[in-house]
Amino acid sequence: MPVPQQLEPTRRTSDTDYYEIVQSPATVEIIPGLRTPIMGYNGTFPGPTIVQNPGRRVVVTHKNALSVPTVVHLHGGTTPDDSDGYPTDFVLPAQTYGTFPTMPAMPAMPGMPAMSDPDAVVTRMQRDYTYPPQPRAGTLWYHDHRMAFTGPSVYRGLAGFHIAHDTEEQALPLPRGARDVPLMIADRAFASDGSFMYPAIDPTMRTTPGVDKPWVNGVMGDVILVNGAPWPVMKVDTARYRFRILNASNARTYQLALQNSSQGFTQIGTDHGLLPAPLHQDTVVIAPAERFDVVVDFSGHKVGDEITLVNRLGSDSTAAVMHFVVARATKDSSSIPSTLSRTSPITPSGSMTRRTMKFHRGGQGEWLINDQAFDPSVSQADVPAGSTEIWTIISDFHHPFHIHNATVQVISRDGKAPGRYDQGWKDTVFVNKGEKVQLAIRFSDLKGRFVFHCHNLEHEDMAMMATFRIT
Ligand SMILES: [Cu+2]
Repeated sequence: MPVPQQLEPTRRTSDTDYYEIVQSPATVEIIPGLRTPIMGYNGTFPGPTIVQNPGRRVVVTHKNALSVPTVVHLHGGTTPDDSDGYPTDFVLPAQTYGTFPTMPAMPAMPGMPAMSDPDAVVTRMQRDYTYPPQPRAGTLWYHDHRMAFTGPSVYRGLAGFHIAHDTEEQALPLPRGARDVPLMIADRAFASDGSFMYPAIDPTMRTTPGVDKPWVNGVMGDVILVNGAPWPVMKVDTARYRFRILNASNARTYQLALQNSSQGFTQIGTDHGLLPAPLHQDTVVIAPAERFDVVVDFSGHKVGDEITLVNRLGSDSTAAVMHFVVARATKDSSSIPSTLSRTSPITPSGSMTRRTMKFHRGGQGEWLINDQAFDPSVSQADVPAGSTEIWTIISDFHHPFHIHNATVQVISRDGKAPGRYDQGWKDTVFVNKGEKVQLAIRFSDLKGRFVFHCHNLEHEDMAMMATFRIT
């Protein structure tokens, strides 16, 4: 099983690490014997991993060597608005691009006319993205966020890990080094020539957004990739491993379980870092863009044992994810402390602003929030910097709700206590069909224009996104 390479800074100053990434076309071997054209950060899929150490600012210079505009979003990041990857803040390619002489025109789609965004900050060929020191350790990830074309851009490879550490986490005796492994799970479909089969209406990704009709609820593939490899095998020692599981799929939700293991998972963290205390999970249900930080203990196994990570929501080829083969007996000095992280649960109070956000289908097949298609000029919520609000998400379909530049605690589901996958600080919360999920959202103190949206990428591309402003 491949593990994405950690990117080395191009230079370091007293408080900042500088990185450079070229977004470029490449051809890689994913299915043995076949060649798959990708769009990759540094030509790889997943992209290289960026590690952000405590107190360090990170600046990533992204160069666009592709033939289409790109936008980079650090998912889960506390980020100033000019580096957050607002969906019209394009990095234009070198070549003249369609109808984008100076101002980006957003293409028309069902339920949404073509429009311009006069507030977009567009650059050509490159852009510096600045990430201040992150408030908590966490498994963040960076991915493309281009207006109306995020689905095909991520599908073709524009996604990578960004791991933030903090001193609280670093002091713990958790598995580390080669036993702290990020797992990016993503499903893909392949054509017989090895190319990705994304059912785009416009495969050039230049003019017409959207997917063929059978896929409007979300694009799913029949091959499960982990770190870019199909159903990989990982050799492990008889020891504890920390797996930072990211669901980078466009639309597929997984119920992960370990076959031939009586252990299950010890969940230690979620989107925004460690839980207050470890939590045993027999299975983990993970929606698109969510992260689960788990420890799996192989010490009870013998050399030669094989443990399969399965997907109980899958069938046939999507029922297996990857395999672990116990290859070496070893001693293990790691442990899982009973207290992991100090967090303060939010208690909703009468003084907190309350809002309701209804995620639903429109009459022309578009996806809407509170009856509105995405419009950069309309803010659906102006929130004071650093404030906490109570939002109720209502849904007509299953939608993973995601909000930028904020951290979220689940308060209730349908008036009942949060579910077993809702613990800790999150940025992506799965909302089931017909469900009413109440969230406490603590906004960053970095002011500006941001978005919240559905993280089913085909819904997001079809306008299920809204602007909010931190004021
Ligand atoms: Cu959705």
